[in-house]
Amino acid sequence: MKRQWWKEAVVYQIYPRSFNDSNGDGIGDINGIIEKLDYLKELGINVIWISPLLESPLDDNGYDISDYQKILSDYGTMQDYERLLENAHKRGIKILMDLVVNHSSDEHNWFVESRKSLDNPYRDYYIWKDGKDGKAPNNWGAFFGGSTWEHDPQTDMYYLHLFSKKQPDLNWECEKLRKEIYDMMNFWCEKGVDGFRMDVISLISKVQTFPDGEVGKLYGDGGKYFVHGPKIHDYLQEMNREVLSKYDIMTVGETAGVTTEEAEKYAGNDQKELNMVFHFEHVDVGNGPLGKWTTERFDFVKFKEIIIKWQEELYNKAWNSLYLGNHDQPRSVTRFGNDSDEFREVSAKMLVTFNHMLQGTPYIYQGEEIGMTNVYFDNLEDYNDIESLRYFEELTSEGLISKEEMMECLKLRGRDNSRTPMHWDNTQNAGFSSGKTWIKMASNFDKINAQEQQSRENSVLNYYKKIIKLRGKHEVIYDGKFTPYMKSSEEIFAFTRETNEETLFVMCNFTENEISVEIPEKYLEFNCIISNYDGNTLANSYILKPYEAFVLSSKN
Ligand code: TEU
Ligand code: CA
Repeated sequence: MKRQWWKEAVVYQIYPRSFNDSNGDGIGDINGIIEKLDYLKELGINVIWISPLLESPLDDNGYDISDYQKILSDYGTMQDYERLLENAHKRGIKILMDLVVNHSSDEHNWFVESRKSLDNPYRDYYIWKDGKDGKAPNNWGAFFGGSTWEHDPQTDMYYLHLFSKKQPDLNWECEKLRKEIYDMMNFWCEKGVDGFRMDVISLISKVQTFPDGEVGKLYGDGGKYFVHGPKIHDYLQEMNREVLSKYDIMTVGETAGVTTEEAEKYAGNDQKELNMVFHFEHVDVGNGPLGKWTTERFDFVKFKEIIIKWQEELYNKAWNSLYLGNHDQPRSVTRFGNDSDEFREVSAKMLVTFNHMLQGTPYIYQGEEIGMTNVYFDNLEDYNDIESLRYFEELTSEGLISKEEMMECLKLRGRDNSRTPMHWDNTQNAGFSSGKTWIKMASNFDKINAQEQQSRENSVLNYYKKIIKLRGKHEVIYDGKFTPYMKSSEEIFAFTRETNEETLFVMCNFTENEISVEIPEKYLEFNCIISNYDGNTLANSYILKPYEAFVLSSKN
């Protein structure tokens, strides 16, 4: 397999609003990130992906950009950003920028112009359609509730927005628009960014006849007509020729709806498009008739099938990202582990052992490395996220779910669970800010914080440092062939990774029960390179402890 730095990297995702506030206005900022570079260096990561820092009215916390070449003043200035690049590079850390080009903000100058008249030079930058019998052009429902179409009185036409109405979709059919985007990307590459995480890049090409979708609960599902639309791969290959191929950068596509076959086109070994994909299948397990709005726990058996499928089907063909949480997902220890006092730490360690021993590039979401949990807000007023607020309103007013039940769904799946500020220490606002924070803090920072974990040897944080270091010592972690072990177990996720030089045997108990397992004789001679319990003596018939995880290696 061809060696590529981004295949060997460990990525840390920063949600800038909630990472570290340097000036006491209650909002995280670029200087705050610079202050924590040494913390990140010590953790051992070598790439940082930062969620959008650009000018934005913040309808969707920055995923609605109104100027692609200006830093939002909440976060600092272009000089601050340049200092961030310089300081990160000095420490051998690369910076990925979040590229949000399926849509812009409605406050972007392109849209302000576009909506003015039919013959405005920017008209074609967005997707405008006539209504049908005084109603929207088709029945598609938007990701944040409501229709995907908004009527604009100025020209009496509708514009498409797959997300909120303040996030109009850009029209990738328009060559001039594509050229503007490539110019903007080149601008950032010249400035020294080391790559892009591409927001919902799988949605940029739409079937131009805009047919109705199959009706679900309220709206039609247009997915068939805009997920991996007809020209998606033409556009990405063009982008690759015009920008990506000119620099030694890393690219990861957030490819909602991607299948393993489709992943090969996006991120295949031929490298005509992107380096790797982010798929959603494993984080969507357990979704119900109202999508993610359910109180069901995740279904381990399905989760396991999905992970195995991705490991097997991408092997030697395409490259994958490994993640269990991010700014759109609940906290991983709450969703896939166990966030009780008894099992929080041990299950967080099990999850990272599992995730980082798979093939792919692992992503750590801020706070995951100390085992931060869901925030469990009791009041709707504490929520800030547009998705949670819109769906609460829409689903409860349509009588699809009661308010009480919806509050429970938000506690488990709402995006704000992972957006509350990082816990640095146990002082005011967990050391995140000296001012009133933009969103309410989680209350458990006295017991879960980075400072306490730094000095405690068996903390989650120190375990993360250990597991990240293993990557440097065992090449098999990134190129070994994956084979499941105890494939039908409904409690254990075990597998081997193998090259000619080395074999790893990984075992993870996803439950709080003790479970007896058989460890094949040949692995008993291996070295235990990491484990979340001390002083284990492995044996042929072995009882795994709650959430136990270990990795055995054939190498000394
Ligand atoms: O998310 C894309 C996406 O598919 C989300 O709508 C996802 O389905 C949802 O968050 C799950 O609850 C990206 C960004 O990561 C997200 O923060 C943005 O809101 C969205 O695109 C629009 O830019
Ligand atoms: Ca600030």
